[in-house]
Amino acid sequence: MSMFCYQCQEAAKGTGCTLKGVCGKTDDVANMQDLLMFVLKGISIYTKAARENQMEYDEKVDKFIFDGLFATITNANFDKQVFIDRVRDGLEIRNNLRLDLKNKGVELDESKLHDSAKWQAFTPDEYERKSVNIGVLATENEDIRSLRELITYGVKGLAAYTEHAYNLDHENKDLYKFMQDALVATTDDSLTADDLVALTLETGKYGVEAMALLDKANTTAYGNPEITKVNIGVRNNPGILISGHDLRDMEDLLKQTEGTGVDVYTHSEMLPANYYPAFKKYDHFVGNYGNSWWKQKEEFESFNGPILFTTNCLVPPKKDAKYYDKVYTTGAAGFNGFTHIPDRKKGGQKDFSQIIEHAKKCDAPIEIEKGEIVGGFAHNQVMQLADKVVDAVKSGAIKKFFVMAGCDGRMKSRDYYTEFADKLPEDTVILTAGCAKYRYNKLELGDIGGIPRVLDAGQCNDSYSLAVIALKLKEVFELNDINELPIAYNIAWYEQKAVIVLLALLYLGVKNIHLGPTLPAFLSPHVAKVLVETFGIGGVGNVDDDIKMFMN
Ligand code: FSO
Ligand code: SF4
Repeated sequence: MSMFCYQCQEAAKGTGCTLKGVCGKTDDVANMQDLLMFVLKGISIYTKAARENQMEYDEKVDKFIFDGLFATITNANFDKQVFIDRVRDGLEIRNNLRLDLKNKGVELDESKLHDSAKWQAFTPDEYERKSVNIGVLATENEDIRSLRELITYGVKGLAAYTEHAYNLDHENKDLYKFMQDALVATTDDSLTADDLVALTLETGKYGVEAMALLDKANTTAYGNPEITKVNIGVRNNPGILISGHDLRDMEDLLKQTEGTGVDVYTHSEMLPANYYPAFKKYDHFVGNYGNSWWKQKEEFESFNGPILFTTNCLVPPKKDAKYYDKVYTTGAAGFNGFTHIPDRKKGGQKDFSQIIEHAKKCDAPIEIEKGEIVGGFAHNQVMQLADKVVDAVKSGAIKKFFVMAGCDGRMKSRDYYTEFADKLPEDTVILTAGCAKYRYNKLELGDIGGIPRVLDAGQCNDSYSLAVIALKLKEVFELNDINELPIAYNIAWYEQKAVIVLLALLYLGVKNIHLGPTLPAFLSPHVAKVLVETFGIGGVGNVDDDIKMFMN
């Protein structure tokens, strides 16, 4: 075993990647990511102490922590040097905080300090030696490890959403405090399994707050998503394909490409950018090209133009991939061999001139599909249709809603979701968000009295919209419990943002969520039992039996 990672749904053999990640992460990168997590915990021990002593510290420290967490999410960043640099910078930040505290008379008891608050090293070789001993398996008790990791992955998801909101000048300092306190809690051997279960739920509470903050950030800046027909064909101009979740990057790119003769297309999780009024006004914003993240190897080839990754999910390309020199990363995303576009200065824009010049030299995309798909059913838009929806439920035209939000992935077993959507009775409506939608958003599922049978709210973070819609329906139907609504939850997960979405739903009191295509490898049998008994969490089986079970 040269690494250990089990943070995503594609963990090898359903237990964990031990030699190389199924995602393509090499063991040295995996270990360096573990070391960065360790260093972030060390920093958090001091920020927590600073807060407890009413001491201020540089706000850049908060950003360093959430940005570092985000970079360790599945498929976000494969560049080892990025992690080495962050470990080095992190140690410096931690040591400075420690010195500041000391200068102000606050000295923490060395004998009680976690290793992450004390460990010192100066060279990448020393980092490498340490990195193999401080990972997930350093926690011996299987249940404590499981809960620590469940919280950690939730916090990583939180960090991602927090960063997108931050990029749009929306902050909630309670989120920073929570993320850091939670990281510290994962180093605290005095916490029992019960304490950690409570912290898991609290993580969900902050998940709701982070998604609400991001929703506010996105809608304040770009308006409320509205029903939109998105073109999936192509035009004859060269284009740039933008992927990931960061809408601020989308804005900068659209502004800078205007009038250049270069078109812009979205890929995978950037599709919902098409639903925002502020983006729809650009004539050179053509539509969406291709499908979800794991199809990128083929779709990037045929796109012909350069590709911009604003976040995960990045798949390492083959060395001889035609698009190898056409991929650009920015923000938390990174890959050794791709060009990284640096962050914007406060109040400014990112400089996308290099990718735009690159695009001008490329051929127009090859058409792989034609037609349109419909989306834009975030909470504001659905509320405008509320009367229609409520009438359809009351008249029995809609029997049940199925929340099928979450992620897509490359495993064959995900065909389940296409078949499930296809076989659902015609008096049901799918509520979706995240890249999971690509498993069924191009099926002809029709509509119910003008309400499409697949309502796409947006990105995975827009699962918040689905929760808002459910809470609103609960109010309209005057129910006491969200679980009395005719809504079933059959959610697909892949990475850690889906973990925070799940924890957020649990915090909101949603019960009987089914999670697939497999349950997380990081749930120990005991922890899984607690989730089943307390929240009715279940897995998925075969489509016909599952539909029968859900409909009853
Ligand atoms: Fe998908 Fe990837 Fe949005 Fe994730 S593109 S899998 S949950 O990053 O964040 O839904
Ligand atoms: Fe394996 Fe997933 Fe970890 Fe990648 S992120 S190493 S696929 S468990």
